[in-house]
Amino acid sequence: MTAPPVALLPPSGSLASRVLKGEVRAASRLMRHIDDGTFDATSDLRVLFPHTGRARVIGITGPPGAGKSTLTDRLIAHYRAAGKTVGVLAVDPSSPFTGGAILGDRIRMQAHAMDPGVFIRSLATRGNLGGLSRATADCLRVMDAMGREVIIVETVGVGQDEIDIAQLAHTTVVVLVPGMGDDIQAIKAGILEVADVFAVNKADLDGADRVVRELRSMLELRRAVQGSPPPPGGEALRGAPASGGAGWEPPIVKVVAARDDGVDVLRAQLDRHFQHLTDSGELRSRDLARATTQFVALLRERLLRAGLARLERERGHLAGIAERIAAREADPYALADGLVLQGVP
Ligand SMILES: Nc1nc2c(ncn2[C@@H]2O[C@H](COP(=O)(O)OP(=O)(O)O)[C@@H](O)[C@H]2O)c(=O)[nH]1
Ligand SMILES: [Mg+2]
Repeated sequence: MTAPPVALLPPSGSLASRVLKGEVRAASRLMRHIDDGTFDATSDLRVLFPHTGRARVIGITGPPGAGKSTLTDRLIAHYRAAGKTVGVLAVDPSSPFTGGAILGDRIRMQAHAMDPGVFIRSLATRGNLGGLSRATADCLRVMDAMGREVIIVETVGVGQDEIDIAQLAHTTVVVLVPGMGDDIQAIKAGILEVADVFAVNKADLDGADRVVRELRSMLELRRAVQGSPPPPGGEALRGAPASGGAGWEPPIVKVVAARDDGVDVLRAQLDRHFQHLTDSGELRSRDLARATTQFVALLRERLLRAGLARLERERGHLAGIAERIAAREADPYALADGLVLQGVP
């Protein structure tokens, strides 16, 4: 194969070299290119790649309106107070008109707007082949290469998105709120898979304790099914190993993000989880899992793109070929194998 990516020198004036100097404007532009998918950012990403892998990534997911942005805003303040530089990626695929820039978020996070230690960007990820995860992963790398120490990724998730974010983040926080009723049941499979920490937000409203109880019993049920030994007693509510890995039981933290109540406790749990990942070796196995997933996704995208380009060149438009396949005039197996087995140029 070719030389390691570290051998690449940034062309002077390229977006990547400016990102490496910490230039916010260059990072914004590169991320916009990545988000729009209209510009091939590969050469910049290749330059940045060797400089990534240093940031600590926290995913915050949960249903719309749960208070994820409010909580993110609070966490920014806590990490800033601890002297950390912070990047925030707010991912909202449902917001195509604003380019994913959510007005409320902008206003809310304005308090941090003048702080050079805080870099906030929204993504719409109308994205092409890779969709949400690819664009988000690439934008994350931009922030990482810029030297942001803590990166918070906020995603609206009630399903697959949560799983995507768990792939990207070291620690995934699932935010729930009172009054969700049966919703918890509906989304429990997903959230139990991904949650390293549960935040029950809006604990100022009735029903927060009920959410905590439901979560607790879901975790207990899972533990019973998995036959793990009962947890030691104590304040923290514990469950069986989740995505946090063996030996980690996702704590449930009640917060009132709007008033900054409990956010310090949440932050302590996030730090505790990161420490657990480090101590247990899970950090490395997650890195490997992430590298595998992301490389395979990249390969799939590249192969597909190359295959379709070749198909177009050699056999004509996909639409025409599809018509012939549908009419049973063309053999899809032979076509696909022909494109792949003869090697993709
Ligand atoms: N009562 C109450 N409302 C909150 C709390 N945190 C956020 N909210 C409100 O919930 C609404 C949605 O918050 P937002 O952060 O935009 O939620 P997101 O969609 O999950 O990002 C806003 O009106 C917030 O002011 C809280 O702790 N208690
Ligand atoms: Mg939000």
